[in-house]
Amino acid sequence: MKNFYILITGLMSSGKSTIMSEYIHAFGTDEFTAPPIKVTHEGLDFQFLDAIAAKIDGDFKFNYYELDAPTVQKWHQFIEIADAVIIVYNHAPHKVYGNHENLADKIFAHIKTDAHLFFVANNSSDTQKSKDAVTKIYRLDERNDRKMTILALTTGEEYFDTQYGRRVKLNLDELENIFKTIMNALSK
Ligand SMILES: Nc1nc2c(ncn2[C@@H]2O[C@H](COP(=O)(O)OP(=O)(O)OP(=O)(O)O)[C@@H](O)[C@H]2O)c(=O)[nH]1
Ligand SMILES: [Mg+2]
Repeated sequence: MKNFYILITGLMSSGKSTIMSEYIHAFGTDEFTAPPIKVTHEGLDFQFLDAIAAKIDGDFKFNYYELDAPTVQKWHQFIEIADAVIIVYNHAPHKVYGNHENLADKIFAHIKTDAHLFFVANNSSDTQKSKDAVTKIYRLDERNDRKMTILALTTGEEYFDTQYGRRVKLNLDELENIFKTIMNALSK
């Protein structure tokens, strides 16, 4: 089985964990295979991965691992190993933590030349508007030498589930389409 490693990152509170947990909740997960890298901090092994998921499709396994912007900016091994990087952008954040420029500079400096880059404009009420915002904020017109795809995800409604706690009701067709687009691009 061929393993693909897919980094999902973005500024803090952009919605990475929400996307991952709603995807797992709706579509399940296979057993995750960790990327073959060793990361240590002051001599200690670190468990960085915020959320993980995997999907087997035929002879391929797609391993997703979530890391926030400060972590990938420091431990760029996680960018270097990735066959694809997903950057989640929150179109209507309550508060912005961190800096898109700094994150973009690190990602573009360390991503493999043939890795595919996906942007997910989360929390979006107008798909075209938020895709345009991603293009502008991440200066994609100047970086068009890469394989890039911009996707959008409509704002979900927050609710409380007695079994699972706080959840966000995302549009499952859009969510499925995002992951299918990524897996199709990689397995081509
Ligand atoms: N209402 C609503 N809330 C959302 C949506 N997406 C994310 N949120 C909320 O935004 C907050 C941050 O979302 P997370 O998924 O934890 O963000 P994250 O990118 O994983 O953040 P860190 O792990 O801290 O970097 C949570 O309170 C989510 O419930 C959405 O589409 N609709
Ligand atoms: Mg998270």
